[in-house]
Amino acid sequence: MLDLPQLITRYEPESGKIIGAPSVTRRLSDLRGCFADTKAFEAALAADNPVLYRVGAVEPGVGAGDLHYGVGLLMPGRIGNEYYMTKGHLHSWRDAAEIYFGLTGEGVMLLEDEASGESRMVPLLPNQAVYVPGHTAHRTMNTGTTPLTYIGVYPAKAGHDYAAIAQKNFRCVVIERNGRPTLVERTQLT
Ligand code: PAN
Ligand code: ZN
Repeated sequence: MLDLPQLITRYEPESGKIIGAPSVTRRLSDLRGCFADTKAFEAALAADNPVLYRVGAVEPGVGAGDLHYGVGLLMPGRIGNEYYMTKGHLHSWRDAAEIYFGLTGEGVMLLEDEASGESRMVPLLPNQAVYVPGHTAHRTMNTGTTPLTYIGVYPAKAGHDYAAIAQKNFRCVVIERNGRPTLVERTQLT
């Protein structure tokens, strides 16, 4: 059915919303367990509980060939020397890949192959797309000083599995070192 509201939406990267679609807002308190520096996390949370990111998503279909998409707004900031980040997840349907399109700001994505643990940090920048293969945990970080905005497109049946990340987190962290985002094994943090 070619219903116009299903065919076209207006997205607002500056608010992290898609008009007429639901959105999720994550505050610092929702990211408990994500940041390596737990002391810095608790100190920051005691002072304030800022919004870290918002994602508006259009999730119309459920068919095998259907697609969903979302717009993300991730604020700049750090906890200790770790950048503000998304929770990160695997897709419940592990085969599901995703494409991220950078809109504004400067960020990176942390990608981790579920089977091998191989990790990679890739830039998420305006006019660039990042292909996230299936079976790959993905987390986004704002490494700049302005809001990072992006669009993600994924299969309708991808689903979000947060449990695996909540349990063991990512193997690597992205920290600011000498003014630059640097990928470090969690076990190597001092
Ligand atoms: C994105 C993410 C978005 C927020 O739309 O959902 O960046 O990150 P978390 O879902 O990890 O909180 C996506 O990857 N969807 O599949
Ligand atoms: Zn995803």
